[in-house]
Amino acid sequence: HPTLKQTFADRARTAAHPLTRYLFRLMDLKASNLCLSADVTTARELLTLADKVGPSIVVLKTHYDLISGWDYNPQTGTGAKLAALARKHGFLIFEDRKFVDIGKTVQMQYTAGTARIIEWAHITNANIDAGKDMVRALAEAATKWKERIHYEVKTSVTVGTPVSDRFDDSDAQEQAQTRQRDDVDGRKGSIVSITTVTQSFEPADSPRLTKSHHDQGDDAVFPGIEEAPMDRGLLLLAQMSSKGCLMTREYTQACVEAAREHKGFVMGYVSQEALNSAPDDTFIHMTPGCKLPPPGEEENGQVEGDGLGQQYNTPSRLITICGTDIIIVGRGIIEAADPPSEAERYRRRGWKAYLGRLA
Ligand code: 5IU
Repeated sequence: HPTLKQTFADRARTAAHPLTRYLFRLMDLKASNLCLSADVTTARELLTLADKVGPSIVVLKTHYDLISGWDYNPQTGTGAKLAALARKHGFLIFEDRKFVDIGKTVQMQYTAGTARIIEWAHITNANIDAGKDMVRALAEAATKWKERIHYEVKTSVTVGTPVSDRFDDSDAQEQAQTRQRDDVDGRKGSIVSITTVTQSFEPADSPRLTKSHHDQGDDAVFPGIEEAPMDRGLLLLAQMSSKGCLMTREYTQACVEAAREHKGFVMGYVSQEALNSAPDDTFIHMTPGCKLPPPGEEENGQVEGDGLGQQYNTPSRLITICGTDIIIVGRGIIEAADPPSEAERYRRRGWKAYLGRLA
């Protein structure tokens, strides 16, 4: 398929979903196709890890429900803090929530409850066993959210709110300025100021930015690219890495069909191989079950599993042979003696495999 031989910079121009285009640009800019699966057990560890590994990654994957001490405050809590780190280092947040239920229920799980995932996670994912209408339900929720954010009041209460205080659409700005409304929490106010986000992305061949921004404040913004668009994206759980996985070919094919029906919301797949097959498929593939052999040992495609069903492939096998785009790595990095330098090792290997695929 054409996307296998296309550069990420090219795909940043052609992908159907705005957030996918943005992600490909981040990948090109940071020379990274690495997602960290931040499966640590406390909010403090999560934030420290995200800050330290942020420069090497383009996506941070979370499971908010295995984190103790998750602070649910929408303005100052863990989600808002992650969003600030995402802006500072230039990565997207992917809550690996694996929604599976009837449409109405997943809408509520996505937008409401304590976690309010939609507020802080750019990306989430769904298993479509329950039928593909739930994809439409999630897409509707995301559209509504985006409309609300466009008109949301900017008052002192909202300082620090993830993404919602930024407007990038001049029509919406005008409407917002002439409009006063209650937001979903019943907060009242009027627009007091609007930050215009300027386009400052450099062409594909700009040198990789290696400068780290640890010394800057919490409201620092990753240079070289504007902030993420206010879109939300979904990945369909098309294939899993675990042994004995029951997802059939038919199920995977149903994911491909559902993705094509919702191009404006579905960014791509969590899968074990490339699934783009129609000429105009522009989806991205993210792949867990990835590990490198210890430094010094030769890489031969697979690494021993974890004894609990997880199976591991190496970055070069997943990217060069299976044709996926982003490697998702958890324990390979987290359990290393020095996670930031191990993340760099994975970033280099993942990038090399991508360059190898193009060659
Ligand atoms: N994860 C998988 N396999 C899958 C899917 C998700 O491992 O098919 I979908 C998640 C589980 C864990 C992370 O959060 O990805 C992998 O972590 P390790 O790299 O530590 O195995």
